[in-house]
Amino acid sequence: MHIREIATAPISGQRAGTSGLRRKTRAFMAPLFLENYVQAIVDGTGGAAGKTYVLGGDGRYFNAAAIQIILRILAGNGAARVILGQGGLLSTPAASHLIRKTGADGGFILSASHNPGGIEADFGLKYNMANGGPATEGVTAAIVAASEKISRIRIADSADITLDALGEVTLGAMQVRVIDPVDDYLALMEELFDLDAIAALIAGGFTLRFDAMHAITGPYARALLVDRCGASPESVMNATPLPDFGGGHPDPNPIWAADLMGLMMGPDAPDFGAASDGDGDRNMIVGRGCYVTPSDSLALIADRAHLAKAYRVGLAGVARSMPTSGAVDRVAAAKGIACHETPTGWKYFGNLLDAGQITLCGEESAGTGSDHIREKDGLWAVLMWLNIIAVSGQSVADLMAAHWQRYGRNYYTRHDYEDVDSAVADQLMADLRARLDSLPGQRFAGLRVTQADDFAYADPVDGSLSTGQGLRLCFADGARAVLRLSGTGTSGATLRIYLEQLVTAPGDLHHDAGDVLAPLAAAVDAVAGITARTGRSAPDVRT
Ligand code: VG1
Ligand code: CO
Repeated sequence: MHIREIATAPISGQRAGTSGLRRKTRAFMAPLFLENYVQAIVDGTGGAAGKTYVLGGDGRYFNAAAIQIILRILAGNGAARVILGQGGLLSTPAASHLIRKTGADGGFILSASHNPGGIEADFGLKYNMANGGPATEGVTAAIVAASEKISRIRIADSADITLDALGEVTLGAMQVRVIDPVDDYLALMEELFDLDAIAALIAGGFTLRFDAMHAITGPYARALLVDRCGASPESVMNATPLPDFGGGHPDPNPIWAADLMGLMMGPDAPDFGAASDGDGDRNMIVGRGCYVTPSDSLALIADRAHLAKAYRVGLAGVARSMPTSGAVDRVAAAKGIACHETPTGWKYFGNLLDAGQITLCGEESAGTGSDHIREKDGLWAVLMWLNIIAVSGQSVADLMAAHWQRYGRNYYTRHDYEDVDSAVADQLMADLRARLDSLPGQRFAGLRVTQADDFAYADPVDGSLSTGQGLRLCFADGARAVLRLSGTGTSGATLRIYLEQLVTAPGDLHHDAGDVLAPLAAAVDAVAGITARTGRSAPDVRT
């Protein structure tokens, strides 16, 4: 087979954000954009010769075509083997597991995760390392450097392969093994959880609804919840992956999973509701009339994980991203285990997991996971909750009430201002950053600042330092606000404001989070001038 060298030049904007490279789909489809980026990944990671890769995506528009291009470039660069999900599909957690299981050198996951899909929407590419986790800052920097001096692409002159047939094909000297995207993941879940106990719970009349949001988790949820655990077929809604996710926004939160939320808050609510995102790594958990914030979900799982088979021995430690609430910290303190606070993004958990320092970790953005893989895992969280419910015999609402009674409640919400003018957002952050030292002692809308800083993280395993990871404002009486700019958007800036208030008084555990956090939101507006600078009177999304 002939291998061609195409002359090329650097294309700007090939720096990955919080989780891979995300751009408008049309930008990804522009001549040589994807080709350049894939070649830069190969060049920035020491070449592809003789290596094995895992490849798959969430099925969004351009998925299949992108897979053919990536295969040709990997063949052109001498890769030995590619393990490809049938139909070009793999959830992010399934890809992470396959990399680890097969001992692959890395993996390419085609997804813009919770961002909408379609020719007018978003596309993305994440490169994961041999540990199954997202590329670290160091690896990302090497890829950026390669993209900035790229001069040629090596590509095999070959026809498209069939993505739908299981089995092996060759592309020149490269072997491509097309596998079922679900099987290995299913086997892993079987090892971690007592699926028979979940099946018995369902057989006993427990009802549930899982919203796959027309994204990648449909086939996984059907196999696990319906075929393995005996839930009724209607239990999995929007189960067929579609290239545009049915026109929806595959982000499992109360705003974008509004249909499921409506059902769960209504008179016909099943016992348990859940949803996942575009690439299957996020989760939303909701009981009958009871939405569980992701921060609370992490804390509850940390408290009760020993009820599930693989976690019976207890936890080595836990970690949460900095903007995630301190609810899990209180569980860790009670259990006498370490709790690490890392920057936003799963890549920062990798070293702690690899070193065996933590067993569980999570983020306020609906990401929860454990040392079973190196990505967050939506269906894992769903099964963990079902396993805890099956063993404890308690409902979601009862579990949360008991949790708050014991540990207190960290009321929590996130306000997102989307598509803000980038210059305005940058200036807002820069001005606040410049004033941080002067804030302690000052009052804003009645609340007194006790501490203010710009979060930096020194990785305890390899010592690497990450700075500028979000502005933290602590107020008297256990209130905290964090401001940071999103690293996953594709137009303008998204300003995220994370609000938290710890309450321990037993009579104050069941208020509305929005009401409890309103004074804090007002204080943040007074400190940072959000309304005045952005011209927005309210956030676009509250989670
Ligand atoms: C967001 C979340 C972050 C998450 C990231 C990737 O990043 O805040 O917690 O790790 O998305 O999730 P940002 O920079 O936009 O705040 V996924 O499921 O979109 O890969
Ligand atoms: Co995702």
